[in-house]
Amino acid sequence: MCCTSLEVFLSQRTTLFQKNSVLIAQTGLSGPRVSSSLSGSTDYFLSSGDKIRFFFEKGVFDKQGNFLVPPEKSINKIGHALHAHDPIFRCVTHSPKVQALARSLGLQMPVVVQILVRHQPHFGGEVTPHQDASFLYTEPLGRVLGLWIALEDAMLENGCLWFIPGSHRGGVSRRMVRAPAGSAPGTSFLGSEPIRDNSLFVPTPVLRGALILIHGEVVHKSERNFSDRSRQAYTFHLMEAAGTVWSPDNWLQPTPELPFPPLYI
Ligand SMILES: O=C(O)CCC(=O)C(=O)O
Repeated sequence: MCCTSLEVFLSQRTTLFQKNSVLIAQTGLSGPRVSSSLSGSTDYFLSSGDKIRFFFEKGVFDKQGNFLVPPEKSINKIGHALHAHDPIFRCVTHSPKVQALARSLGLQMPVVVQILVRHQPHFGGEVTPHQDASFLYTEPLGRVLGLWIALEDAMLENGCLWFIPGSHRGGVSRRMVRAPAGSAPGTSFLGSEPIRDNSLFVPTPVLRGALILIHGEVVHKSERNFSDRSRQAYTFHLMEAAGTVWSPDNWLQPTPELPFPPLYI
């Protein structure tokens, strides 16, 4: 499913990635349509690590829980264990080309920590500036890598990604930590996301099928989709497990039933 220009990408990867913390290649993937299900609370989110759950845009339900928009346009994201329960996502994630990419980057024991389908329908909400390592924290840092695949063209008008080049070098400004079981709210932040000048962000429009490789600490965001075109993306995160401690405070935890699967299988 991944097209040949990924090889070109592989041959250029290391220097470029170290310089910019973001890389783009073509994969040839394009989008499955999504359908809807239930939504909910912090607990719904916190217990989603080993399930496929649906998270909705704000304002898509009336007070009785009926859809105010067509259900397929109501989704914000689907996660977080599509690799465990959906053969197509498992197959693409563990594909030889993804494995080759990870090997070429020198990853020895990469494991898949989460998979998401991100959906920005025409009224889709923004994803505010963040670093993935705030949510997927490791010691040492620098062990988490995001692979973001555009299932549809992602342009300025429909919510492409924006990055602050070089921002992966400044550490992590905040961490989301899980609260002790039973306490509310279920998560809190240590530290805070600084206000950043908008002019620092560089837009990264890409065509359907592009792969963007995202350093775990690079600051990125996507803006609200004001167009009439949706913007679906398939994204997953790898962690280099060799010599890495996955924070026990992270919201997402491997379980005996669903440990983080090795990429190289
Ligand atoms: O797809 C988006 O709009 C945001 C993606 C993102 O921030 C991420 O995958 O970390």
